[in-house]
Amino acid sequence: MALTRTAAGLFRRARQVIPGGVNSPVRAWKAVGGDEPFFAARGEGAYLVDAEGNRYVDWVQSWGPLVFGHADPEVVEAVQEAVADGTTFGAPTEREVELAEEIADAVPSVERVRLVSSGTEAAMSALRLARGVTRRDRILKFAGCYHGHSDPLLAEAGSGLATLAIPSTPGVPTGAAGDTVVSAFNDVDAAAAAVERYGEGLAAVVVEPVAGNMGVVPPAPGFLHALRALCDASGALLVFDEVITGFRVARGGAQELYGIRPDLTILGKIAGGGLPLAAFGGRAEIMDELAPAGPVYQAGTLSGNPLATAAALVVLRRLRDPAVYERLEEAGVSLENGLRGAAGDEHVCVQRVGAMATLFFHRGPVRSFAEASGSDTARYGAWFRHLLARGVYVAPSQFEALFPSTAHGEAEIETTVEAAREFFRG
Ligand code: KE4
Repeated sequence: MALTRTAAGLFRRARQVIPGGVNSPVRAWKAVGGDEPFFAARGEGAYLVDAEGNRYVDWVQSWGPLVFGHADPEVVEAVQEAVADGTTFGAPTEREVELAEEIADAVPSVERVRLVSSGTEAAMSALRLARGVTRRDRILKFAGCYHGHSDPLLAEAGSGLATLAIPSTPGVPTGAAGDTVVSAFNDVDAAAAAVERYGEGLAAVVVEPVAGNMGVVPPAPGFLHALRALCDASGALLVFDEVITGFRVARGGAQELYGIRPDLTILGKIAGGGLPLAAFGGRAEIMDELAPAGPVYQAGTLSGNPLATAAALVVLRRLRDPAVYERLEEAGVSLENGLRGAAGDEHVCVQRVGAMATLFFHRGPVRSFAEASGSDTARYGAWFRHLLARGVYVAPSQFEALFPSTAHGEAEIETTVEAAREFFRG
């Protein structure tokens, strides 16, 4: 094979023209000490095939959008049909209305929806809307939760539990992060203290209702209800970032699973059917403050793209079948039990909600980013490389998740568990 077709050759070429050789940092595998990542060539259900022809059981599934696996035939057909009519119009289309109706039907708190092109754009826009509606500036977020890379949300905790944030990356102006307060996930007292201290000016509390970006960390009993109560008391809006959990942990997302109604919901990944489409939605009285209905500006050339709405509609309509979630839960349980059994006496913990799970190299339980940060990330990296060598691709970072799809069956789970068992027996 020509060198330029190997991962090493492709990565070398890529770094000549793309920063770090990738278009999203986690793909470079730096967190697992990989010297170079594979380059994907195609997907087939539960499997990913790289440019060298190696085939892997794929638990990353493009970080969550592919609830029916790669190249689902119905999705492929829907996109092929749509593209024959054109790729983008910059004008309203019926499918955007149908998709908004489908999302409003599925997600309990959503009456109106705005479609955008990425989770980052959805989160950024939802928070601008919250600030516009409340005429307040402050945002409370939680350490370890990720809501895309817009300036106000690339903020990390300063010292102490509930302090004004500092930029987490160069390029974010101090002022942009300065209205963001960061508290500890699952810590009700810290959240209450933050609201007590900053409540007057608090526009929104934004949270991943089940954290997926510090590894899978479920909400502690009562945590989400406490956030709902704190928002009701302070006048801040409760914003659920369901980019991962939406349509994954239940058709109505975590808000259906835990019985909480946020004021705004951010959606992406599955909601976009595996194409560049995300959304945010909420009650009409809030959403109708958005231009052109209201004064809060938000826009997008490719918003509601006709190829993405075609894929999304096929996926979301199939998710009306409860049997899909029974299948996802079965796969999740089987994977969780298999991995836990494979680990034997090693101090690891497997945390799962529905079809999202993480194996932490940590005694557990992992309830916050501080605890997640105590994981043995070097040993996670060794586990990643061991599985990869045996044809199993898990997240190239301890702080991500495994995403079973309906395409993952017992064969894929057994292959994965056997490879894991071999590692832990090592
Ligand atoms: P995007 O802008 O990447 O579409 O979505 C941002 C986002 C927002 N909210 C949550 C809860 C998310 O998980 C994400 C994106 N997730 C990451 C990985 N967990 C995407 C992978 C990547 O950054 O390459």
